Amino acid sequence: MLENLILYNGPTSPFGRKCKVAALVLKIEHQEEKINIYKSRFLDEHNPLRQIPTLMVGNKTITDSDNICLYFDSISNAKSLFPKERYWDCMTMISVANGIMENAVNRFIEMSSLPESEQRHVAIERFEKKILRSISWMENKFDEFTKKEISMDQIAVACALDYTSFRFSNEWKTQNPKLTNWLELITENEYMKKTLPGESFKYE
Ligand SMILES: N[C@@H](CCC(=O)N[C@@H](CS)C(=O)NCC(=O)O)C(=O)O
Repeated sequence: MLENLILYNGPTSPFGRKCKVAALVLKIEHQEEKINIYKSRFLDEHNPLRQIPTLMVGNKTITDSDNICLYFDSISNAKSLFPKERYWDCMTMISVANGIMENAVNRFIEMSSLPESEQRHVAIERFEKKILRSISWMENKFDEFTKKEISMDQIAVACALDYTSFRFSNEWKTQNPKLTNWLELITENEYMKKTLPGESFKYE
């Protein structure tokens, strides 16, 4: 018998979006709970880092978006999102997309939770440089990962780019025409439309 899956997610988390998109593409039945992570003490028992996304599989916990996506892939009857013939390139692209998300989340927290005089401008600059350098690296590898069939690296890149535009800026588009056109097409899919960010909770 299939176990009950609960995906603890947030309204704007790019990591959570990645998992939700993977679940939709792989047709994984699950219950999604959008929680305020800053007020969700109940989660500490399952995930001591208290982060979203966190997946409950019956009584078992799976933490980290990459593990959750791999788990969904392992139980799905659909074609794997991790192509065997370019597995490590795919995993590396996912890691770089995760890095964009991390830097964009940290930048947003720094800028939204502190008065301007207390913000660390050097840190913000570093976050921004890493994001922009990673996007241009992806533009250079465009033909290697944008295959016709949807794959996990494409999902991660789409979530990372959309989150960059949402929280930072969409100026990256002027320097990266291939990714810009591709993102426009991929965001037309239901799995992207259904997972657009909602209203965020205040960082506390
Ligand atoms: N490596 C983790 C990162 C998850 C993450 O950073 N989640 C953020 C939301 S976008 C979070 O839960 N932040 C709350 C906190 O860390 O206190 C993953 O891939 O799932």
